[in-house]
Amino acid sequence: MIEGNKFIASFDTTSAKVIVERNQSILKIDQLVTSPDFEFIDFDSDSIPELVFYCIGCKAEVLTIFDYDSINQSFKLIKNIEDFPAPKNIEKTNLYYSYSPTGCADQNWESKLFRIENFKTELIGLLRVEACPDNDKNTAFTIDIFKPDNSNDLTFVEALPLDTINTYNENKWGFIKSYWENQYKAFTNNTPR
Ligand SMILES: [Ca+2]
Repeated sequence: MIEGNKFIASFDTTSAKVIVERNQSILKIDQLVTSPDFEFIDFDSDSIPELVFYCIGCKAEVLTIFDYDSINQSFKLIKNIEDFPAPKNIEKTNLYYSYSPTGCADQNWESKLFRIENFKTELIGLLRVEACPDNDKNTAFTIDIFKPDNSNDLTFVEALPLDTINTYNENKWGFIKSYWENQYKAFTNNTPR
């Protein structure tokens, strides 16, 4: 139930489409993803459920999110959410972080800190690692951290030795979570709601 309306989402196996109903009438939702793994869940803990689709067969990974649209009493796709793979919410904020491998058997990767507001995404920080072993060089790899400036160019914030991740449980996963949870305030001025 949201604002007195009952929403049901179901997967229609005949058409291989997800159908969302409000009080038993079918809603037309633009760009509705057709992954059979989905649920209504309060992904960002604001007490309003989102319609969240998961990667097929990898339930831990969020594929895309539809936010509740109170004007149309429907759900609306968050613009460019696909640019932020596997998003995770930072508790009690409208901030999220992504993870994506960028090559070299997952040794190159990046994680983006971003905000979701009015069905739009906004990049506010970036961790980037390019740690592809190069036998010709004895390179000390780093985690490079950037922040978009007013014209959306990335400006360098700091670099940490890549070894830093070894001090965390779950390695880079623990580091990414901890870095964004502890540092997000340095990337945004108007922080949590
Ligand atoms: Ca919510």
